[in-house]
Amino acid sequence: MQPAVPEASSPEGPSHADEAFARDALTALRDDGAVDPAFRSALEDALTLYRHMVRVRLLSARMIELQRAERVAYHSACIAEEAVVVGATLAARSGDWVFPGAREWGAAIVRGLPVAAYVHHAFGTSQDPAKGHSAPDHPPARAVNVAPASGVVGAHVPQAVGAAWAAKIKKHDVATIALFGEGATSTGDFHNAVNFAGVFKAPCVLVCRNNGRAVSTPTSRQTRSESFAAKAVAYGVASARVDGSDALAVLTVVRAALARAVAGKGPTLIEAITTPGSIDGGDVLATSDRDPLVRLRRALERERLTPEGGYEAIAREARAEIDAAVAAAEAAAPLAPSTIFEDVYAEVPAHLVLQKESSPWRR
Ligand SMILES: Cc1ncc(C[n+]2csc(CCOP(=O)(O)OP(=O)(O)O)c2C)c(N)n1
Ligand SMILES: [Mg+2]
Repeated sequence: MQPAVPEASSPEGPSHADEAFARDALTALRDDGAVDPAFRSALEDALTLYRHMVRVRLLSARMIELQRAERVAYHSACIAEEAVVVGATLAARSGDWVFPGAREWGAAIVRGLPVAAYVHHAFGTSQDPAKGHSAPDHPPARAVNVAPASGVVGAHVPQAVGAAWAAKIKKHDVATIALFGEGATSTGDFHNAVNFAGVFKAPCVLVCRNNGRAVSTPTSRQTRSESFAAKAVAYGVASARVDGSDALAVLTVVRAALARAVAGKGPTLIEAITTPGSIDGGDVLATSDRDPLVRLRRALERERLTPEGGYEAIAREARAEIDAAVAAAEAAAPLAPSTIFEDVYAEVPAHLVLQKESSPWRR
């Protein structure tokens, strides 16, 4: 038996700067697939989590291949980091907003952006919902309350806090979730955001996915803090650390933090610790023994929560959805260059009208 969730690391607290932040990461899934009693309520969502994680895994794996084949220009792989993206996103209520960073593009898919729309966007086809206005792999998904994934590290954290604060001022029952890598904590934007969130008790949850590196910069060169969660303390913001390869733990902790935020108790900074994986060699759905899909499936099997049609059906359906989306994007016409002039100005300035009318934009 693991000990019950310790008070200081409970998502209910700490709520004051002088309380200790969580030092140990909260974990629901044990190595043998047993689920910690404090997290059993998340089992209700375990199959949904698994399904979304498989879709995001297989989509990312396909995008890596397409990028290597130079069919798409860019992809931020999130292999073995899906539990954070999917777990945190599923914690949001339908009216809440999610603000992802580049590697958290899967948030839009989880909230309902069709895979086909995402793939058209990645290819930059005539059916790209962004009409080429955002870099590939930074899909817009306004219809499902997801902001375009931010390519500028940290820039979306103050946006998430601002949106939450605005909702509070307007008395709208809306909370926000920001998803970002630990590299974002080295930006001024992050500190401005956490400070404002604390001062104005903005109803938001800030999820820092700590995968140990920001491109080539290891965490040891990023901070001397004991943890990334510790950064909340100076701002009077609650914090928690969670095992980011454990979808049940992520969902539970983000959900509890969101409930706290919605109840007017203020924001929470959550550090979710992950280990990125690779699709090269072996089973794409089981990149290691600690793979978040492997760990969740172990629990599902132990609890006899068998999906309809079996686990293979989940992967088969996701592959079919991705295959169809890629085939459609490969066959679609490219985006007309003239769309670059659309959706930017209410009235297109004269010099751009001139440019638009001159070759090669007249398509
Ligand atoms: C403001 C800004 N600075 C630098 C970059 C270049 N850049 C792209 S990804 C990245 C590292 C991000 O690391 P982290 O936030 O830990 O996310 P991870 O890639 O590990 O998921 C950097 C520095 C950027 N996109 N934006
Ligand atoms: Mg990182």
